[in-house]
Amino acid sequence: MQKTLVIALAGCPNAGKSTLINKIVGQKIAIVTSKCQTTRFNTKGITNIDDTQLVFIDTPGLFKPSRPLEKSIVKQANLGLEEADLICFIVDATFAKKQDFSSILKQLQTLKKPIILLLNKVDALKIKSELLQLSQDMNRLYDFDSTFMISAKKGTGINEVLNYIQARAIEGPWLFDQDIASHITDRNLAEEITREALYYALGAELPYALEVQTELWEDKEDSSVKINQVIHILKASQKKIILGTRGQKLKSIGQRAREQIAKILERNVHLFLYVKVKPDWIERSVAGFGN
Ligand SMILES: Nc1nc2c(ncn2[C@@H]2O[C@H](COP(=O)(O)OP(=O)(O)OP(=O)(O)O)[C@@H](O)[C@H]2O)c(=O)[nH]1
Ligand SMILES: [Mg+2]
Repeated sequence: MQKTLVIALAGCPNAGKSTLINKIVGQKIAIVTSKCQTTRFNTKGITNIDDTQLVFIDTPGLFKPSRPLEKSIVKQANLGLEEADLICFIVDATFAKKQDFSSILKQLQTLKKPIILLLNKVDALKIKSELLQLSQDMNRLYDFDSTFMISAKKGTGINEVLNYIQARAIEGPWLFDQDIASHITDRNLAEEITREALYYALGAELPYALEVQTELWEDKEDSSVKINQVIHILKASQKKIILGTRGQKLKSIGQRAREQIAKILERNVHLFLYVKVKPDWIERSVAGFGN
């Protein structure tokens, strides 16, 4: 008898949601950076255990949005939460003392769905006794159905979470074919990998808003693929930051992205990156995020 459950991974930006979904699925389907607001749209990751299919949704971090791009990011997260049967609220245990979760938890409460707490990054926590205190404090703030201590990066504690979730799966047909790990398309994933490479290369210089779009995807007879991607930026002044001296920065971004895309697609990749100024890309894109 088939069973399924849809689980949203929710939490503040940078809590480790994307790291966790990659670990659960066993492959990279979502990009990870040390910066907040990395994830912009919901990505589903599927794992099958015995007769049970668990569909995880990696959602963008929850925060109080002000700018248009931020608003669309949080809207995406809320769509993921609505779709879910169960919510995993993920907290960066190394940073939690400095955070105020009350308004987010109040909002989650209105969904009337079971919520479990995952205290993440326990590998990086220097004083382990703080974990117990944090667990108590968080459970005083909200009556979580259960609490787990995990390291999404190292993989510790994840089996216990999966066992808990599996036991709550509901009878019903699987939503995805057995061999599907994610609904993200190769194009979208390739765009995301380039965005990740930009984050890494640009650090603090990263423009607030940029997007990567595929302009050409050409499957070659020798099984390689030619990909042209355009990086949209808002202002002409941002162009030289991305290009770097004599274009060296963009070259290294392209190199990193190409290697990663080739690894994921398991085929040779010819990647060409172009930078274009498109002052209205946010207005044009936000409506289509995640589609
Ligand atoms: N030490 C440690 N670092 C972690 C762990 N999980 C995630 N990180 C790091 O935390 C940072 C943020 O991770 P992400 O997975 O991108 O976080 P996110 O919640 O998806 O962030 P947004 O998409 O911005 O909402 C990255 O630098 C990760 O390497 C963990 O278990 N231990
Ligand atoms: Mg993320």
